[in-house]
Amino acid sequence: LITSDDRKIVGFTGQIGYALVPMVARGIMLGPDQPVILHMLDIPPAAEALNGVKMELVDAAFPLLKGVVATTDVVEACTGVNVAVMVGGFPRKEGMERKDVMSKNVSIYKAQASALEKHAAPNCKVVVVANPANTNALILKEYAPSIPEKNITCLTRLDHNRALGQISERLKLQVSDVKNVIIWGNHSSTQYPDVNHATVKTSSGEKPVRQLVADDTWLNSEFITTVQQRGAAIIKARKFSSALSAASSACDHIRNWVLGTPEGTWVSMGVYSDGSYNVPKGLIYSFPVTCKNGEWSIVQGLSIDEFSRKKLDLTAQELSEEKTLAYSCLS
Ligand code: NAX
Repeated sequence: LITSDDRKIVGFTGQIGYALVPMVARGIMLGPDQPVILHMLDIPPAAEALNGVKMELVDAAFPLLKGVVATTDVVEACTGVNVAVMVGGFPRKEGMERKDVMSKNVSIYKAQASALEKHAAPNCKVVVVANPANTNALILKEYAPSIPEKNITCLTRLDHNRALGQISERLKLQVSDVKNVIIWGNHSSTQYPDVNHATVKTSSGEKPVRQLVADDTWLNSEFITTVQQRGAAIIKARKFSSALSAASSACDHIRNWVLGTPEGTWVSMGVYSDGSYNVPKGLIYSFPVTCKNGEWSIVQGLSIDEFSRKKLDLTAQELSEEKTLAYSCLS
């Protein structure tokens, strides 16, 4: 899939954008042999800061970086991009209702949808990071009907990586030895981090996480809430929301999508539901996926117990409500 052409990435500045651009320019997103051109978009009040980021990118002399476009013009930003990382959004401010935040953000994504549809490269891959990530991605899909629905996704890889991190901390093992956790549903506190199929590499082969942790009470309560609430815990500690882990996870999301997932390993991605696992169609919902030849597929046939079923349905219910709210904001 990777060609000798330079790949173009569109993103925004801001906390995550600032952490993301050096990772992309270092080859962490698309591999160490893939040259990139970065397109960075922000709003006019941020134009000077954006230019400062461009200056820093020049100063860092990244060998893979073949060009930087820093712009406040959405058409210029979207023109010819192969990968779009959508990190721009309107933050929740004091006194704002959930509906107000939703209204601001879905309007942004409606506008970005038409620019991407008209000007991005054919087969552009899109990952929406900005919140509400699943619903912003859904709006983008609805308002960019000519972009194949398989090309529009949202980021739940950070939640997936957080779940891997919690298991490795608990077992005092390398995080790279843990695999196949699943994040189901919304990138919100109703998401369901599921370890029922997760395994750990040990000296005597792969073992189920449930067997090694041997504490179902922890796995069914504290583990789940820790992953669900991790974003809030980071804000409390850092006074800012997650940025380096979000940027790194966005690189993981695109890298696996483009270059594939290792044999026997799946990852979590927010994708357009086809009704798998009885999740309603027409939602952008996080599923376990494998990727090959630049395409993701939902892992099929995993057993879902009663505890999990309730959690899958609860987060689907929240996404249906968000969808209704988003449409009411746009009408
Ligand atoms: P920042 O507020 O630091 O950056 C947002 C950037 O978007 C700013 O530079 C702002 O000027 C720009 N922007 C605002 N409106 C725009 C528009 N119409 N067009 C272009 N740019 C626009 O937020 P940051 O901490 O970087 O977070 C970005 C988004 O990611 C937020 O919505 C945040 O909630 C979301 N997150 C999503 C995560 C995920 O896993 N999916 C995790 C981290 C993060 O919370």
